[in-house]
This record gives sequence, C-alpha cells and structure tokens, in this order.
Amino acid sequence: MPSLSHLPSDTPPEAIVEALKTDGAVIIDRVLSAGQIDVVRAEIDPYVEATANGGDQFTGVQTTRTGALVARSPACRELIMHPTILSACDGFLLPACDRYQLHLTQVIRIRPGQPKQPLHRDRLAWGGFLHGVEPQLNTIWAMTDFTEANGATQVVPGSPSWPDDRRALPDEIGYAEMERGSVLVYSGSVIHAGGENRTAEDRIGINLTYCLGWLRQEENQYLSCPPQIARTLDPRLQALLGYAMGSYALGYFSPPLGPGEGPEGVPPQFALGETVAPGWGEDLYAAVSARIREASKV
Ligand SMILES: O=C(O)CCC(=O)C(=O)O
Repeated sequence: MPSLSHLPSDTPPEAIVEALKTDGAVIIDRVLSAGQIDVVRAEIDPYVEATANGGDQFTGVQTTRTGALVARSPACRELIMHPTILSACDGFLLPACDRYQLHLTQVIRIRPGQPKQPLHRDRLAWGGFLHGVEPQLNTIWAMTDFTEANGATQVVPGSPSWPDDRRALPDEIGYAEMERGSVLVYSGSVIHAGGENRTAEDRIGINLTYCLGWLRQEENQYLSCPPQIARTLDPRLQALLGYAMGSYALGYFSPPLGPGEGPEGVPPQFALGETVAPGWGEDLYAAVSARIREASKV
C-alpha cells in the first residue's frame, strides 16, 4: 500500500505545492494544538450532532455533512485563513486565476459502520469540461485521529496525471493516517474518497476547499454566509467568500433599487456596506437590504 508524504507544521508552502503537483496529496502534521481543536469542536459539535446521515452511497448513509462553517464557527474562519494553506493556494491556484475563492466548508463525520465512499476526483463537480488547469485545492483538518480502521481518507498518490478511465487497484490506494490537529492537503485532480469506519468511534474531519475565482462554488457562499453576516468579517475572508471582484469583469452587481436611486455596476463589497462612491454607502446598504427582505416575503 502506498504511503502519503508527511511534512512538518513549519513546512514552506513551496513544498506543499510541489507535493500537490507530483503526488496530488500531502499531510502536514500536528498543525493545531489540543486547545485549538477543543475550541473548534465546541463550536461545531452542536451542529454536527443535529445533522442527519447522508442519503446515498456517495454522501454516506452513516456519514453526516455539516456546512455554513464561516457563518457558524469563528474558529473555522481561522482554519480557512491559515497562512500556510493560503500560501499554498497562492502557489497552486494563482497561476490560473486573478483571485481564488472558498469552494466549500463541511464537517464530515464518518460514523461507525460507514462503508468506503466510491473513489472520485473532486474536479468532476464541474463535469468533465475542464482540461489543462488545476481548479481546486482541498484540505481536511483532522479533529480526531485518522486511521485506516476509522475511515481515514483513501488517496491514490500520483493519480492526478492518470487518464480519466484508469481505475486504481487496491494496492495503489493509500490512507491519510494522521494525528488529530494535522491536515490533509490534496488537489482537485487526485483520486480519493472517504474510508470505511470499522471502529466504534466517529472519524471527524473539516473539509475546507478553495477553487479558481472564475468557477462556480460548490457550496453557495452568498447564501451560506449572507451579507448581514459577511459584513462583520475580516475583509480577506469576505473576499474568499466571493464578496470581491473575481477579475476585472467578474462579480459586479447593480443594487435593485428604483430609477436613479442607486449606482450601476458596483463591486460585491458594496453589499457589505462599503462606500464606493460619495453618497452611496451605509444608507444605500440599508435600503437595498430592506428592499431584498421585502421582495423575499411571499
Ligand atoms: O471524508 C473524507 O475523508 C473524504 C470525503 C470526500 O472525498 C468527499 O466527500 O468528496
């Protein structure tokens, strides 16, 4: 069985990017302390406990998936903004976009009795239409130890360069075994899947993923973290959610007000109350919010 590469927590981002390009996946060991894990768990566990199992083989009939982590968990915001991960995103994603963005946030709890998830490449979220570009960088932060027995992520090292129709043989599949507080970093092109949980304990990982700014996000961040919450956040996180132009022409909007009541073609930050032109600031934000609330009443 192949083993995955491990790097220390102070690893330079270039080493992560290199591993993503060759193997497609790498583990960074013991990034979070026990205390940091406790804080994250205290914030996410009530939501995880309240989440029902998935409904099919892929989402997992003994697996829960809990999202909207930016809105729900300040500690998860810190994970999303972790400097090592963002530096790796810079190296891996910026060659193909002006800005990358958050793609999804999800606590994945693999419960006892969950069979192996089917192997897949995450980039297939966009169908088979993308070629010649790495669209995605993914992380799974281990909130429990990950072992082959409890459902550690299955990973096929080297598979990013495989043709679409090549299937992994059992002895080509490795397992992302890692101590809690470590993080698995993997590309959208590597073949992988959740593992089988043959133990009596849950395996809990936080899946935080990033993609090129010109692609549709898997988790709709504007609905999972709407402007009234996003406006309280760090501007860098707002931009990762999508409240920033994706490039010169991507992402503007016109506030849906009456004729002459607002500007045309403003950047998304405008929905967070930023002033982009004299007179078009907080008051206009309040007017837009009120209008949208009114329009959503049925
Ligand atoms: O939970 C894991 O280890 C991986 C899950 C996964 O690959 C997926 O749900 O797409």
